[in-house]
Amino acid sequence: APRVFSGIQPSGGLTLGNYLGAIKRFVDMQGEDYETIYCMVDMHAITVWQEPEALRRNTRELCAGFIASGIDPERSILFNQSQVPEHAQLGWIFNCVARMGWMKRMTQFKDKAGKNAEAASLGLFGYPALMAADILVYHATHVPVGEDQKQHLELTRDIAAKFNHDYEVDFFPLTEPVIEGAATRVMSLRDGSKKMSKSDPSDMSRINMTDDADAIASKIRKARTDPEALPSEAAGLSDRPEARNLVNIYAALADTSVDGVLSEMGGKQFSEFKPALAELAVEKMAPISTEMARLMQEPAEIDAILARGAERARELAEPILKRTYEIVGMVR
Ligand code: AQP
Repeated sequence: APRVFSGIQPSGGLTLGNYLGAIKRFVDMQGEDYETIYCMVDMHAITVWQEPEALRRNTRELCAGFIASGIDPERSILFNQSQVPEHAQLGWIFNCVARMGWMKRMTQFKDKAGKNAEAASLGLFGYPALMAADILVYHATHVPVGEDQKQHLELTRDIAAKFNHDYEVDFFPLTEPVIEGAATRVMSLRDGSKKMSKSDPSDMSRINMTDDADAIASKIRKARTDPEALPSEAAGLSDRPEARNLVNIYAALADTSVDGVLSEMGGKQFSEFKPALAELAVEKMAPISTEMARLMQEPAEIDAILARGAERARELAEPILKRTYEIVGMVR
């Protein structure tokens, strides 16, 4: 079966963007057609400062979020990155394959480093090489992600291609990003031009996966919109970013297309659409937050799941790293 890998950073606070752009799609890919490997990338998280206690809690909370959303730790391999040292080991080799110039073009580095790039950690700069290792240490071929990760996945292909070329092998596969569905880029509820993000200072800009039913409903009621009624076709949303965002969210939550939503909701005012969206979001998201809270009562159980997942992951990663070392010429 083709192998799927994806990861999320335990850097605190999961949003509806992470859920619709990533986790929900991880759940959908679980099953007969794919072998699925999902990772809490704690080594990526520390590219920006994390309080140690918070990192531990956030890693467990992310694991709880995965499981509460429907990831089955038996059917998928679920683990945290630092427990599988092969990621960092292959990451070093890729640090020596990737070029400085490639890294400098990464828009996420520019966004996250901000004006003072000299003060950013070396890890933040080199992040995409470790991300390539996360994927390629399993020879994964399919990587479900949100739109914002597209550039990093292109770099993963570049690293695989350069490695294969330099060492004259056909060893690392060229991975396919899987960026699909109605909500590959969920936008802020306050500003339709900004990505919904855990680091936005306004809590009203996002739905957190830990929000309860009241919080979810009130954030949707207060979401920014325009005064027009909904159009009857997707084309009518092209210059209405806030309206488009809410329709995309509705479509993704209801597992339908934007046109599917508009065939039902076209012509309705937001005074009618927002309560319908709030009801749907509460129905889908509130049980997840309740289940997350329950799972968080049992941290030892979560740790055992992660340890078991790491063992299974290492069984896959070890032979691939070993072969890489041989190709590179490391004496074993
Ligand atoms: N708004 C979004 N819409 C769709 N997908 C999204 N993802 C994140 N935000 C959205 C997807 O979630 C996965 C995990 O991403 P990450 O762990 O790298 O987290 P992030 O991108 O750092 O998350 P934030 O909330 O955007 O953090 P800050 O505020 O620190 O920048 C990825 O597949 C990503 O595409």
